[in-house]
Amino acid sequence: MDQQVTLKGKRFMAKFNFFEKLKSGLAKTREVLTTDIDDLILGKKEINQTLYDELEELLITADMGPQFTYDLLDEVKSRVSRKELKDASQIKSIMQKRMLDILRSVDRPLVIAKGKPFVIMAVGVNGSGKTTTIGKLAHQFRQTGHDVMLAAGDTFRAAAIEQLEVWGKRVGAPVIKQKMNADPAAVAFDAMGKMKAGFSGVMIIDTAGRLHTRTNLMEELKKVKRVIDREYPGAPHEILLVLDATTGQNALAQAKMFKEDIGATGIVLTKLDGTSKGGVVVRIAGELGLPVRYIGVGEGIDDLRAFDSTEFTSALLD
Ligand SMILES: Nc1nc2c(ncn2[C@@H]2O[C@H](COP(=O)(O)OP(=O)(O)O)[C@@H](O)[C@H]2O)c(=O)[nH]1
Ligand SMILES: [Mg+2]
Repeated sequence: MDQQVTLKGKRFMAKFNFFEKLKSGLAKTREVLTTDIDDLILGKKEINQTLYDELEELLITADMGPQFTYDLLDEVKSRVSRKELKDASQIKSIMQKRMLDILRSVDRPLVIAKGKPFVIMAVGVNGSGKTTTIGKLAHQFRQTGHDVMLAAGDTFRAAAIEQLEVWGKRVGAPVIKQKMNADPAAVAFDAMGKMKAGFSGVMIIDTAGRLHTRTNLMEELKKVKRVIDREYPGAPHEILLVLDATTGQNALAQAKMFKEDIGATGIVLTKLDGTSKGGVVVRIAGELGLPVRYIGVGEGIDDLRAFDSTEFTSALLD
């Protein structure tokens, strides 16, 4: 009995700590959406234009985007005029509900059956966090009992191959590679060779993201995708677009590009720990409708979270 209580208590604490860590990871956005908005509205009797203006500014600061900001203010104003809303503190719950409505629609976690082959191609611009995310993901998959292999498709820099190898060693996943400057499609070809030979785990393919040759980059990625599909029909099963949240609206522009050109099927939003622009998740969700699979809240191996709309909204606003 006592033991059971302790076990339950431990589980509760683990869950609690997990949530608290997410909250602290999101602290910078939280500061705008909770601390600043609370300062603005709590105890305020009068809802007036000044309050609307200041609220608008805070929502824009958090990169919630013009649409969300406009719609929210519109709802608040019409409720005020219908005399349904008297106390400014109610604004927060209207905002929470709206956020949750949007985020729920993109809350579709990546589910991978154990023992089944699954190919993930990671794409995104340089420095967005692809390789790091691949390492963290590989770790999660390994921990949940999947076999994992990595493929070093960013052949542009030797350091990129080495970086993936370091992660591979760390998490216990073999790395398929060729020399620097090799054709990334050739690396993908080798990776699909492993699949054809019967590898029944998760294969994650890293790619380059240098931007100064945007057309070339897109063409190169298309070619990698083509080779994957040709060699192992049906793959890649997921094209994971890795976006740096600190770039705010820029992340949105990139997302549009990768969705249209490459057919990205899911998003990882990284570096949410380093930005007050975490509202960009809402914006990307509203404007793109691509599933948000994971969020990155730090550089550590455990700092990648499966995206959960309820947990996320609560970590930002409660
Ligand atoms: N703070 C923070 N840093 C991150 C996160 N994800 C990646 N990074 C860092 O971003 C930098 C670029 O990451 P990298 O994986 O090399 O990007 P890539 O060029 O897209 O492969 C590295 O210093 C990472 O440690 C994150 O969620 N939070
Ligand atoms: Mg990389």
